[in-house]
Amino acid sequence: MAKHNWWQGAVIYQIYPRSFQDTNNDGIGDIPGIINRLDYIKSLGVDAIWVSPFFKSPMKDFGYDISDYRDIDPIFGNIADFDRLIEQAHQRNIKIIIDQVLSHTSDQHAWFNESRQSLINNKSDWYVWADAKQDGTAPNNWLSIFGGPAWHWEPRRKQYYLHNFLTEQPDLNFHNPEVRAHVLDNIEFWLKKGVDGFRLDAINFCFHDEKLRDNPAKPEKKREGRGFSEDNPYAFQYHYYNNTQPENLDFMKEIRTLLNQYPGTVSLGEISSEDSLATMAQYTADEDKLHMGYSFELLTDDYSARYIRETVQCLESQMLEGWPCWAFSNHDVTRVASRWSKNGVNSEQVKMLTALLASLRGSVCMYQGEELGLGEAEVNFEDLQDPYGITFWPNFKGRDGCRTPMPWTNQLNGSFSSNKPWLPLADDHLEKCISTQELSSDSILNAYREFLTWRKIYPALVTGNIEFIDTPEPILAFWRHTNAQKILCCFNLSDAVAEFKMPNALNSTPLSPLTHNKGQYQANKITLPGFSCFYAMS
Ligand code: TEU
Ligand code: CA
Repeated sequence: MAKHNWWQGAVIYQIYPRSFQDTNNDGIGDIPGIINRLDYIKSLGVDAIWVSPFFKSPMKDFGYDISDYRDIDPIFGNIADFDRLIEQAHQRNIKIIIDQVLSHTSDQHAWFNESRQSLINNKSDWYVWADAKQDGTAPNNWLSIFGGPAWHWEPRRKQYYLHNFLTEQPDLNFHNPEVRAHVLDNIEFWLKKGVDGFRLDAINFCFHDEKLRDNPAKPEKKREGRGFSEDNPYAFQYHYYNNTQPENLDFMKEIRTLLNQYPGTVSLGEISSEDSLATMAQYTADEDKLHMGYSFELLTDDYSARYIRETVQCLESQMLEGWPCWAFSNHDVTRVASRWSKNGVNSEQVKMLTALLASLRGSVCMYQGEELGLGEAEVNFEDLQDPYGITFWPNFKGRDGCRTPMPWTNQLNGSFSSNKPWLPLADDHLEKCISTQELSSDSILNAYREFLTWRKIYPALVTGNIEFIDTPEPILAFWRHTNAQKILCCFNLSDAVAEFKMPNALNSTPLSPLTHNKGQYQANKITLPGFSCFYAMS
């Protein structure tokens, strides 16, 4: 088999640094905390870590508002800490992917500070500025994802600036080649430091429609999806014009050209658009744009076998050279252990989901705490930090419930910090803490390790093609195959026993990735206990 790139079929562990491990006891996780836990990360069997932003930031969007792209925020440490993180991770053969938030900066960034002063200055065209309509209102109907119009008035220029997210996150003007050059320079700064790749935040938001056309209205039946809230009119529009402009694709080529100078580095684009699978296929086509697209499609509430099958097939049929990257959880959505369960977190279901995710064709991102089966934490309004949740409470409670600190032990604050953590730890998270799960052979944590270790032995599961078998609910079944190897993967997505008949006899013994929740095979029939898996080689 041809040698594949390290990132193809890799398991990428996402770290939200604020909530991972605090070392100086200010209640906020930091880079030295990640370094202290590298042996734990290694023990999981993951290939890489993706660290959410740790750059200098006023933290209005907890690091996704950057005021200096080349420095570490003092809350998280300093450049020497980051250098040590790279060195220590690489020593353990763990790759490092960092977040790059390119589409917008913080309003405290020096570029914006200059740009907003006057109509004529060196950076006057670095952001998206526009005059008011005759009646003084915003230039058009574009809306911010986090609520309200996407335009904010700047009295000094007597103009509006564009922000797709918070008012404190002004949008850079990528139509300006100077902006692109400086952004690429910032990326190169980190390449020179030796990072292995980038997760490119909201990468389809870089270019806006220069004609500033109004976004079209969305029919009522289409107003749904992640973070949808009846009182957020963002869901009532298509957003063709404030993101996903055709020029974006050329910019992806500029990024790829830069990465090609640093062999082995990878780009993972976060692309969320109306038709994200088709857009992802475009963004990763022809081997001259992004390497991988991060799919949002399994961050949904729907988890029927049919939905998963159709989603993966749809992407497979469109994506050519590009490589998919799947995830069930991240720092923006309700944790999968709660989102896809009907009656509270079920350990067998969580184990099965880890196996399922890591058996799909593509790379996978697993979010910190997913290996413990953590559910979404309840966060009271008084403790809420996420501005998105504060605006839309209680219809949408924001993203804090998936951002609470890691429970390392069941001691004070889960041994995350000896000081009051920035978000409280949930009691049921302490029950699922790492030190407790380490001790039990059938814990979610140990099943996670067991599965990821087992998976590495089978190249078909890492880089093979995927071919679905037409099975009825609640069973999802597919083959993964390379020229040399063919593996059957079956999952029961329900809590009740289910069975299905294979069209042809399997002439091999079942494989055993997990000590528990296993299916059985007899006379062409596969019987799957609730939330179990079945693997076999053909
Ligand atoms: O998210 C981009 C994005 O597409 C958001 O719409 C996301 O879906 C939203 O947070 C709803 O859950 C990225 C980051 O992942 C997010 O944390 C940032 O807040 C956002 O960019 C702005 O930088
Ligand atoms: Ca700290």
